Amino acid sequence: MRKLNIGLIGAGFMGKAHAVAFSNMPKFFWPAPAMPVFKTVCDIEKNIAEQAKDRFGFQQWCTDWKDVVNDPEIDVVNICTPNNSHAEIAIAALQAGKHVICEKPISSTSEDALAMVKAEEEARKKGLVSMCAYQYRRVPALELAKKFIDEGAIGTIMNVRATYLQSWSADPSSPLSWRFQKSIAGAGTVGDIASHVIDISQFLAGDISEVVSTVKTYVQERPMQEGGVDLLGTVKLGADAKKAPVDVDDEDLFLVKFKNGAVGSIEATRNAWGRNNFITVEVHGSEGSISFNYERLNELQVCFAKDADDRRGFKTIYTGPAHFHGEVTWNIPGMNIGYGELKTIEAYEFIKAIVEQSEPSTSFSAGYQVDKVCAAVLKSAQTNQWEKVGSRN
Ligand code: SOE
Repeated sequence: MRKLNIGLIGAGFMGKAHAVAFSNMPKFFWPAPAMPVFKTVCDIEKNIAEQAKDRFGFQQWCTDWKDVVNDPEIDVVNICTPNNSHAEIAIAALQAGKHVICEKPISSTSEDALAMVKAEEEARKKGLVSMCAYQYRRVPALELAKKFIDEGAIGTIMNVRATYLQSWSADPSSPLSWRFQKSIAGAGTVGDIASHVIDISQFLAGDISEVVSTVKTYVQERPMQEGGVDLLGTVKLGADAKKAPVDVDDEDLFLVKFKNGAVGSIEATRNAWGRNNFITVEVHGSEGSISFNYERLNELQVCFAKDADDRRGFKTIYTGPAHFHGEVTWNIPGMNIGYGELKTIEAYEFIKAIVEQSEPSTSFSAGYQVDKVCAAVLKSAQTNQWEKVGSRN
């Protein structure tokens, strides 16, 4: 079986998610398209890199990402670092002949995102694969939703309503990690989480062409975090901690128009007490509706207009072996998959694309399309009017 040497850059929360996913991939998908070999783990914090080597089972560790990218033995570079480093690492890795998987959002600036797309186009000519890690569209229930839509089962799409609501930054004493700094993150909630539901909405209903938005920053300053990984609100800093301004959005609401004529609304916040990873998508079509809630990610609700008046309503389909990759996860609907299996499906799709020489659905180019919607959302919040989203090419 072919082997692919992996270099993981960034060993915090997302590094852990990718390490678990790549290690579990062959355990679910067997025979695996190729075997990942855990070659090098890199983190700028020495103790994190050193621990990650043993914890995740890598052969070696380092603190400089260039050591990963320039290592001739590495086949795949896996980028789990803050957003402002994505472009530099990804472009260098592609130019060094590596396949690249990069966490979302694609980058902290649209200029960098475009440079990544250009590097992707060049690299593709050499048989290299690059992918943006938008995993939620790969939830089997959402793949089923897409199947219903593509088959015409709910008719012409009229409306898509999506939310991504979290609470981890609602407490003003949650530290000012990199996610609240424009120079590192590029944007706040819009790039961090609205981007996921923009990706899902475009996956289901096609490209978004125009947006009008309102964007707020409710918590204007936070206590400063000194280094370390982003603990996503699980640590609070005392009142005596030095504070610094938040210069990104923490709540976004926007209306969208799709190229195909459908309309919709998207809401995202990280300050909604009681909402933790609340991703919802509802699609209304001329012949029916679909409804999904990530808190019940193994279920899809569907309602068909053609059903008799006295029995029309949402029915629940439990995803399992009959659905997207269900044959390799667990045997009975209701046994359920979670975040870990989702990242494992993503790892599989990436490795399969390398072996089959195909383009992953969430290529850098698809990630750039999401970035263009985010950019239009932020622009509209300034201009107070509808803003067009740049086209795909
Ligand atoms: C924080 O909001 C975060 O970790 C995001 O960065 C991820 O993309 C999301 O899946 C979970 O929440």
